[in-house]
Amino acid sequence: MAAARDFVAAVAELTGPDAVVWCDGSEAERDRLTEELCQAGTLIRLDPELRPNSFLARSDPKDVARVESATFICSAEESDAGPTNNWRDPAEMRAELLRVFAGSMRGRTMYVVPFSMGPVGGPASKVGIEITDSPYVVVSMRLMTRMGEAAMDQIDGGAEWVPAVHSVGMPLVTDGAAVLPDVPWPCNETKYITHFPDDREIWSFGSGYGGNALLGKKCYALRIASVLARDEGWLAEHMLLIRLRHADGRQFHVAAAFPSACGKTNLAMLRSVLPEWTVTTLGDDIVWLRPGEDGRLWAINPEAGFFGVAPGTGAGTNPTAVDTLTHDVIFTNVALTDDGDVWWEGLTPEAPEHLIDWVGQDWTPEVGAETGRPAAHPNSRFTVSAAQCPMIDPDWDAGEGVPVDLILFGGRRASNVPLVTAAEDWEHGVFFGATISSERTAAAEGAVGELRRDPFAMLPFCGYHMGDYFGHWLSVGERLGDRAPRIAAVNWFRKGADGSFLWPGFSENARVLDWLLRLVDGEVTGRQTPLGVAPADGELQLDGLDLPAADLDELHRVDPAAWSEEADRCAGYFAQFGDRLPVAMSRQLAALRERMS
Ligand code: OXD
Ligand code: MN
Repeated sequence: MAAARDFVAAVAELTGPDAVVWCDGSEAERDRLTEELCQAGTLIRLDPELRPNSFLARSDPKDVARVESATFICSAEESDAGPTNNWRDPAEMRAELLRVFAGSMRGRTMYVVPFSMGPVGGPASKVGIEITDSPYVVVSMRLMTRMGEAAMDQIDGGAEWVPAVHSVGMPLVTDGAAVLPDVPWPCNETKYITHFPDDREIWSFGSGYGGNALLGKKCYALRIASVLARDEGWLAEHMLLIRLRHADGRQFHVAAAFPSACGKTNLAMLRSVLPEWTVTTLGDDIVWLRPGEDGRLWAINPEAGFFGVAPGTGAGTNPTAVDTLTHDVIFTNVALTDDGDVWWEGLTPEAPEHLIDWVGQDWTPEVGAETGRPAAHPNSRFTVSAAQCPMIDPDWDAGEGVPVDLILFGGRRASNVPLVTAAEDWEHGVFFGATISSERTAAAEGAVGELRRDPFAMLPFCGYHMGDYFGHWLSVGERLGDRAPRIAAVNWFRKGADGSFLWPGFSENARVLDWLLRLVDGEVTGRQTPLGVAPADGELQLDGLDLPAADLDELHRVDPAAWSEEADRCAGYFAQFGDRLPVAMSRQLAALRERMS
């Protein structure tokens, strides 16, 4: 299609690279690029016996997470970005981008990366072209998306596509034509992660890290896709997706939204402690949900890989992830062992005696204890193809996706929020989603631990006004009617008075899913609480779990005074949405207050 080639030519003209390479997505291309990256010092090849075909990258220590402060929604009207997004006037932002991108690829190669979100040609799939001057991004996009010729064929065949332009923002030739040496992780102090929802375009400058740079993920599959979804009647969500098969043959699909780094990958790879349930993985971070012809809500995972947080991933917490990471992985900002393998906090109970840490310095457990410096950065990551996950569902690649039976919303809350509460109906469930709050983690900049509201776990990812987004959820529910999935809220992170977690989490979370799916199937009825429906006595299967009765009570305790305060905070939060807050949300809040009084 001429438009794609014209666009690429225009970006090349603006950014001035030495060469333009159209990526085909082949293994040969991957091998060539990883070799070049090793020579440039960006990648370190891990020991081929211990970790075949795998690499370690160390980022610039100032480029380690998504930068929400530099993330902009550039809709024509400020009010359409809403109070939870940073907005910039599109014309002003375009002028600024023209300034920073001018010559930004000088001395580098510009790669043209056609990609499909969702199986190529699938009914719910969408395509795009990422232009980037980072070969690390190219090899990562090859893992995270269906990248290469087949996606380009879709574009050439007339499919609508999203242009996504990325530059690390460190040209190797100055304005005065002096040639500069490269560095292993080029980036720029100035960063812009910008989205033009009216034109469906993405421009990202200055960072090479994760969601800032792999533009198919947060930028396209959530921020731009949420706008497409609003306009086309579907939902683009920050959710994992799993299938649970019961020994009696019944099967269910569960989509679950949690804020970043709250154990989504662990739940996506749940190994059930209850032997009657077998879980398989469909996705760990993003789903696209569409009402199907049968009136149910169908889900696909638009991604092709996992970009998971490494620390905390170990044989005890997520053995499947550990088994997924045995070969063909790109690790970023984890520690290097003396035998050329990787390590991070939580991979094994004891740290090796000596490591090279994520900034490339010697590290020993003693140094770690003295300085408090972890060996791996808290937001260090693995990038790996979903296909090599031993628990991957045979249908994970199916174009039409799977029908969803249950939607979960969860946050990381030390107090107040019970282990599990099912919503009364869709509207009540939308209220659950709208009121998620969570303690901040390392996936984004900011003070770790501080409580922040994160509606639908979409706070940093919704490409339009959050109040309209709540309204869109309500309208999808109206369309689904009684075929809509059940909605529930969960909290694995409630703590007791002594500060320790009350619920063991991880594979034990299967007990909560078991109860919810039996509720969906009408096998149990639960009991009414002021917050919704909780397990009645004896309904939660707790055999084999050493959980004191007092802890179980505490896990489900609803403190009316504390919830009245939650309601006040929620009212304060909702106020910012003004008249774009759907009436249904005010009605739900009023009903909550009433039940608490
Ligand atoms: C992620 C995130 O990287 O949510 O998935 O930050
Ligand atoms: Mn995420």
